[in-house]
Formats: sequence, structure tokens, C-alpha cells
Amino acid sequence: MFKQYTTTIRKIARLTINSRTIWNLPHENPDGDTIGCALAIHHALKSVRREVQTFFSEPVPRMYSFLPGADEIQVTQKLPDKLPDLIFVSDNATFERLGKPFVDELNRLGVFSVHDPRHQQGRTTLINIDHHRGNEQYGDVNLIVPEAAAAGEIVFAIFRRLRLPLPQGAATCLYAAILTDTGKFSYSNTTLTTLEIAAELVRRGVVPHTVVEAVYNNQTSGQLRLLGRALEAFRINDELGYCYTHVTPEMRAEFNCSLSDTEYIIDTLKTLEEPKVCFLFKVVDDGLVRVSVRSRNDFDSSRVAEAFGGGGHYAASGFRFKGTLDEVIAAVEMEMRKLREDSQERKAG
Ligand SMILES: [Mn+2]
Repeated sequence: MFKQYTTTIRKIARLTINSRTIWNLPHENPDGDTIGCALAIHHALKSVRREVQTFFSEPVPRMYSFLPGADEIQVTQKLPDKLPDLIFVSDNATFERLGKPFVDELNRLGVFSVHDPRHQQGRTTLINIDHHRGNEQYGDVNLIVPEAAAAGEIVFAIFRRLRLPLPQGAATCLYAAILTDTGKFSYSNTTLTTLEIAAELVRRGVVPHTVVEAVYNNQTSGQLRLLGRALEAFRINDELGYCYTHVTPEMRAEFNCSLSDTEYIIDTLKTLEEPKVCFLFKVVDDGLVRVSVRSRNDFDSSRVAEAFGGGGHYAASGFRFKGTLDEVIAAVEMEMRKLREDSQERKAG
């Protein structure tokens, strides 16, 4: 499993064994992968009597609050003054994506990206575990495995190297990480390794349907009604081959939904037969729109996200846009036209 990364996996295993104090930090706007990895590391290392603390700068989204150990997460914008031996960051492509509160706190404690001139060796050891192709390798140790469907697969490989008993709670967290990043094992990133790891986790006590029940089949009636409203607003751009819809703060307020309660809407959009590229515009306020992009064909969704300063994977990515809903719709249309022209030029050339 992930054979070409054996040296780094061994190095992380060694560092973990020799550490006493450990922190887990997720990326901002945390998803199932970053939360599942953080909690799995939390459980597994606690079970071998390490002092582990997991900090979130924002509340755990409702759909993940069932995960074993979620109640041990410390929701705070302040980090303790004393740095731990190790800091694990999983599923996080850039140092900035830790979110402003934690970036500020880490900087205050003298922790910076290795690319920052202020970085000092030895204050702590930041371990960056990720599967985003564009990961900036900002950690003291970087384990970037783009062929992994979820960072959860990589964390599993580390535990295997450690030969640690993987408690059932940790297995459930890794299963949730992989389940959500593969869209219930349905996206193009799902591989034989993905399914083998999932089988291994089931062998360790995970009950697959209970995880699906907790993560997916728990929508409020407001969420379903909001989906109806979003589908009414749904548009197709046939010429450029994509579809889109939006959610405004007014719509969310009417159905009592938070921003993270709207993530599932794009899963319905992406079931459309044609076109196979879709956008969900989530208006945060007058000046900010969060955009999710999904693709089921040969279109690399991360290219459009990167054009707007965001990022992600081939089939799923996202970005933030400073402006109004009308402005982001127009900007995306322009970018999609540009990408099409570029690819036509490449084909012609
Ligand atoms: Mn991920």
C-alpha cells in the first residue's frame, strides 16, 4: 500500500512513537476527511497513552457530531502557549487553509510554513498528510499521496506501519473520511486500495450502514425544502457545458439552515445526465460567495477553482469569490469560455 512513500511513512511512525504531546488541527470549513483523520489519530494515540489534543476553530458540523471522540474536540480560537512535540494536519493543501484563527495562533507560537523565512527547525514538528496534488509541502514532514482517494487512506497506512491496534472508534472515523471523500465509494477516485482499506476497517468493527445513516440520512425537513428551492433556481449553460444553482442567506434563514447544512445540494446537481460539470454558489454575505465545483467527465474541476485562487481535486474542488452572486455567475461563465478556448487551441495546435 503506497509503497513508494514507505520512507516517509516510516519516518512519521518513528516520530509518533517518540512523541509525548500531540495536537491535531483540521482545515477550515472542516469536511469528513479532515475531521475523520483528526479524530482517528486522536483515538489511536490516546489508546497508547499519548497526550493528544484536537482543536477546531469552528463548531463540528452536525453530520459529523456522531463520530466517536467528537465530544473531545476543543472548539476554540486560542491554542495553548506550550507547543506539543508533534502537530498533525490532514487533508489541508496550504498553511493558510488552517484558517485565520489557527494561522495567527501558530505564528504567535513561532510556527510557520517551512517556506516562510521565519520558520525555525525544532520548535515542534508539523506533519502534513494530504492527497491534494497541489499541496504546498509546508510541513516539516510532508506525506502527499495524490493517488489516495482520501487523506484517511494515508492515515490508515501510517497506523498499519505503527502496528498499533486500531480501536473501533478510530476505524469508524477513517471509514467516514473515506466514505465522504469518495461520495459513498462512487467517485472516480475510488480504487481497489480504497475498497481494501474499507474492508479492513469493517474487519475492525465498523458497521457501514450506521455511518451512512449518521452522515447522510439525517437531513432536517428544512434542508429538503431548501433543496427544492435550490432546484427551482437551477440553470443549464448548454453552450459551455455546465449547470449551476445558488443558495442565499435569505433562503437559508427561511429554512433554518447553516452554510454547512447546504453541502449536500451539489450531490443532487451532479446526478444530471448532461452536462456533467456543476457549480453551487453559496452566498455567505453581500461580499463573499463560496463556490463548489463538481465534474464527472474529462473536465478537471480544479482548473477553474485554481483560476479563482481555490483548489481541490479533479472531480471536486472549490473556491471563494469576493463579490455578489451576479458577479460570480458572470465570472464563472467567462472563465469556462476561456478554458474551452484554451483546450480548443491545444487540440488545434
Ligand atoms: Mn480529502
